[in-house]
Amino acid sequence: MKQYLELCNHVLETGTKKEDRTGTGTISVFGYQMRFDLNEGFPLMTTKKTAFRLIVSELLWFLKGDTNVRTLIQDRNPIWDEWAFEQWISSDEYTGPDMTNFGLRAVNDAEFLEVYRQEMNYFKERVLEDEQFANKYADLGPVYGKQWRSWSAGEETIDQITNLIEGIKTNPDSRRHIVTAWNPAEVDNMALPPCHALFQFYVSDGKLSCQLYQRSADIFLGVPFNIASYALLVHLIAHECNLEVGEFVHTLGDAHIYSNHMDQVNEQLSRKPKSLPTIKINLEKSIFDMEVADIELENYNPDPRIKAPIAV
Ligand code: THF
Repeated sequence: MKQYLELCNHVLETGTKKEDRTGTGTISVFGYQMRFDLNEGFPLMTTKKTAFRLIVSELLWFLKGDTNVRTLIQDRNPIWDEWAFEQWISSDEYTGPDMTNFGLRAVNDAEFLEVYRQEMNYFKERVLEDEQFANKYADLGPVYGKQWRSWSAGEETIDQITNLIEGIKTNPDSRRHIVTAWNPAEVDNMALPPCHALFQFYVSDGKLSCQLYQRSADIFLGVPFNIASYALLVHLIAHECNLEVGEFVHTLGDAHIYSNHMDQVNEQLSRKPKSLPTIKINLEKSIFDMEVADIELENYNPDPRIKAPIAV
């Protein structure tokens, strides 16, 4: 996608060096916006193969209100493993080899990488086998799923997604179609405060659009997932509300390229975008009952995958 490659160029050309929480180092800009017309095709990266199945599985996990990584592990989706593992290794119950700073060390130390992989495998096996263990260590706290479907309000909870759909159906012109995952009362209890913090829907000409405010954007690994995830959300909500799809507008706060993703970004910039795939959704089901197999990707012919380490 042209928009994404322009973002990469913009950050490489105008970004400044900035240290970060993970100790990896980044180059970063503050404030950037991309627009994707969803009628031009589904915005999944064509300049590197991107695992659509993982994006679907994560979005359905959010929509079901789930916050436990066990469900993702059962789905063979590894993208939240590190954050659950972090909770386990920093607990008093963990007595294995020292895993402090495992994200950075796994990149720089081949011997450590082996030990880490083994500990991670033990952890995932135990999460699958032992439900109590999973509830204690694989639950990320009140992250996206909790805030979207059951935001705490005293004795009550607020289901923002159900309210969103109801609002779009009954009052499409409203300027209040908002969902926020950023809950100041609960951010400190989350394994990771939400990166995609707040979004707004908008209806005009029978078309549904969405704008996301993302406070922190990992351009090489995260952003391709985030774009496709929200594009899919627009398709799902449009289906639920009998509307056509419009645009996805992606607004970024701290937009950064990690210092150990530079070669990968340059490799991707040397490639030419191809025509976009399309998606097919099982229209029989409500979005709350959908499973990964209900959402199919068609005509996706990307360039090969480009591997990169994730900053934890
Ligand atoms: N932390 C960081 N540093 N970056 C992020 O993008 C990010 N997220 C979520 C939470 N914390 C984050 C997790 N999302 C991959 C992609 C998205 C993730 C986490 C990991 C990833 O590693 N993708 C690889 C491999 C996928 C595969 O196994 O096939 C890829 O090549 O795309 C942003 O919300």
